[in-house]
Amino acid sequence: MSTAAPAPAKSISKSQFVDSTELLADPAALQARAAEDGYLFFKQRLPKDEVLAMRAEMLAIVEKHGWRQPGQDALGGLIDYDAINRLTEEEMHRTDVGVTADAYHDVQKIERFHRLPHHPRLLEIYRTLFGREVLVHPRHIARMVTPHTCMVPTPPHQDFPYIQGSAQTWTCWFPVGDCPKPLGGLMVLRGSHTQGYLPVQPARGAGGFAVPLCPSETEWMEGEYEAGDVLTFPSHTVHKAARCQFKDRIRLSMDVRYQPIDEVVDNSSLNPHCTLKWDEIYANWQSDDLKYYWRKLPLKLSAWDDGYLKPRQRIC
Ligand SMILES: O=C(O)CCC(=O)C(=O)O
Ligand SMILES: [Fe+2]
Repeated sequence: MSTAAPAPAKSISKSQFVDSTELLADPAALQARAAEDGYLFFKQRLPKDEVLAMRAEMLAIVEKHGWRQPGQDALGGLIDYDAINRLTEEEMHRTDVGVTADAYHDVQKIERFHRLPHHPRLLEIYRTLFGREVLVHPRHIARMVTPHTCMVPTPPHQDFPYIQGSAQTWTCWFPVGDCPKPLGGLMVLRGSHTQGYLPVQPARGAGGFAVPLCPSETEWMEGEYEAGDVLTFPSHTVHKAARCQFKDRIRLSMDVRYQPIDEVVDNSSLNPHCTLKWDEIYANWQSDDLKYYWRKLPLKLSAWDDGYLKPRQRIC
């Protein structure tokens, strides 16, 4: 007599990211894994010291604004809960990144913040993946997830409606410092990119919209990130942030976008992710080589479509 147990009901499963570093030597295999999983993870892709130098600069800004606990070294991410919570929700919501507009502008002015995304170790990923020259979008985002009571984890979403242009635009997300799971790192829904654009509904958290999930969509991938690790995925992959479980720590990360240079790009991807102008961002830079670099490139612009962020029902 068969003793086979009935199939268990599908439950949320969380698996560890698979490290794709060795596939960088085999473009076809890398492309096949990207097509299958809808994400790639690379352990220790960026030099740790460069990521930590970025962290020190971001934390110095947090300290300047009075939200950092005293008595830590330059890399300590302990936050003064009461100080950050003296900010109003309105002050916080102007940026959507976890700090006020003033502090975010300070971060956007950091030269290293705009140089790190051009690191040869990152460009190698996208040259291998695309088999073509790469456009680095100049619009980089810093996430400074503080324990302000208005902060909620980034809900499940695709980046495409926010970035548009080519669906072959890839997001590169990396923590600026170690990011163990309880600190609230980014997670991806494996294989979700194959569905193309998915409808959205208004939601709390970065972006303001979420993809409603279907009951079968349970295969979340996650990682115990260390400084230097990198996650990347195309703009139809559904992803979300895990909840930060600490009331006294900041989660620092960057998100950056790459695409084949001969694909279309929306003009918004060529503007800063804040109200500053490029000239204001560049004011104190030491080098000129990365100023307006995209203006020398033969880019093809696409038209923005508001329809992608119009709330619609999702049929599962
Ligand atoms: O860091 C986060 O919470 C959100 C990041 C994200 O959605 C992205 O990098 O596209
Ligand atoms: Fe995103």
